[in-house]
Amino acid sequence: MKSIVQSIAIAASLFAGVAHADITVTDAWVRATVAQQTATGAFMRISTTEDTTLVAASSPATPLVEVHEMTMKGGVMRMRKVDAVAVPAGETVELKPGGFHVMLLDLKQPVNEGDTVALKLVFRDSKGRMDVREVKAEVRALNAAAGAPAHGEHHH
Ligand SMILES: [Cu+2]
Repeated sequence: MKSIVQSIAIAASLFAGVAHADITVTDAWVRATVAQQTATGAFMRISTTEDTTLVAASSPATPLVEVHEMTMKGGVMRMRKVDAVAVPAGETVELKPGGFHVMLLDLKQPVNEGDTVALKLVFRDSKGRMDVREVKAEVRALNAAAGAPAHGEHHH
């Protein structure tokens, strides 16, 4: 009898020991939009204690949020939707202008410098476990990162 109880206790403790990855998101910011602009990028640094991937994002600012990658092809900046951004254990992955970013599309209202945009980031680890992080991204001016192109053009 006792062994069953012990087994359950051990199983429970083992289960409790399966900690989720410790995912940290810092320096989240969103680029302010200019007149008529209905899409903009969100950027941040992500680190984790266990391998994981950023698979989705959402925001109350707009129902259409995608994870994008910006690449140079033949001297032209292109953006495409990606299914996941790998975040290896012990490394810091930077979502930044010119690279991976979270794209806020179909914005109905301008995103102004000084505003705060809430973002929900969905992660999935190698075992399929989901984890969500919520961050408040500070809106910075268009020229916050000089040299990056505007987010007007999209190539899906
Ligand atoms: Cu984009």
